[in-house]
Amino acid sequence: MKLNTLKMTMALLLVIPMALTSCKKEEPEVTPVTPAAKSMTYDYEFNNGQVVASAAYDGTHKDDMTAKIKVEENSAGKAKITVTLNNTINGEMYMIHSHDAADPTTTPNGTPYNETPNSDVFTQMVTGNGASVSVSQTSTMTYAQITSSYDAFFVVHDPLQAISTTDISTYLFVGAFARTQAASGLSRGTYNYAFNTGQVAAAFAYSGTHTTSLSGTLNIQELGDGQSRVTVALENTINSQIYMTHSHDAADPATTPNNTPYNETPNSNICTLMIAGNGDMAYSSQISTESYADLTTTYNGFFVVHDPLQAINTADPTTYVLLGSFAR
Ligand SMILES: [Cu+2]
Repeated sequence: MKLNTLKMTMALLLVIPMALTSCKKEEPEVTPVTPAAKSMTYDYEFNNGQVVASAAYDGTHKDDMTAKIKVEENSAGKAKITVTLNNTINGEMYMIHSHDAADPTTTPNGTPYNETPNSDVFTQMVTGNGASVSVSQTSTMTYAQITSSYDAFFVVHDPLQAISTTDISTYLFVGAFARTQAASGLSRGTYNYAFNTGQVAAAFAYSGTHTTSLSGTLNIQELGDGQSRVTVALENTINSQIYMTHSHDAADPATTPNNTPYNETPNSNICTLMIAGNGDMAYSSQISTESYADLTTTYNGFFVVHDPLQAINTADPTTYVLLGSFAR
């Protein structure tokens, strides 16, 4: 009895590892034995002056882009870097660079970085597709170097203007390379405008031949220096027509030349844009010295898009294809 028990125990001890081995063998050979590769992602907001308050992006690119850097450790321990850009413009080529940090007293133009990007880390370009695009490079540095000791700026240059390596207001994105970005706390307001069917006043309803499918979106983006970026996007525009898009300050009709409840001269510090229709969504933007709080709470004006199909008439709101309170 005692001997049998011992034999059984020994048999079990032999069988258990065999069972484990055979069990392992039955598994499909897709699971690598190596430990999970290291990986980190870093999110970037559009350049609204978070890093250099005086150099928020000032150009014609739409400001609803976001970017992401993913750093992965490859089997050789090097950092594979993938940059993803969201809300790109179809057909435009985006230059994406790592610019090594440098002492501004030693650089030719006083920049706090080398103007020549570091091609050993990330110097790539990618063509936009109207949505999200990605591009990768395996750097010569290790994962640990890129994510902890490498000191550089992540820069995405604007494809819509000549490349400048000194003017940070031409950068769509700028931030510490492969580092978690501090929350900016910058505000953004979005206001939608349907076609003018008399929402402001029945007597102001549009009268003309423009298709009523036109609509607009006004975005107010707070910038790091206290100013604002004012962007207007129009949907269902007519190709090759120019849409005069204005903020008209509210006024007492008893005091205006043609008794309009607004100043007929638009407020050029807030919104005087000419948007070129393209048969689809068209947009433009400008920087206003007014603060986000002023524009979205205290400023009292009208958002007006004039009909491109008839002579502009600032006294006749029935020629306005879009009309509403500005940023409300
Ligand atoms: Cu106007």
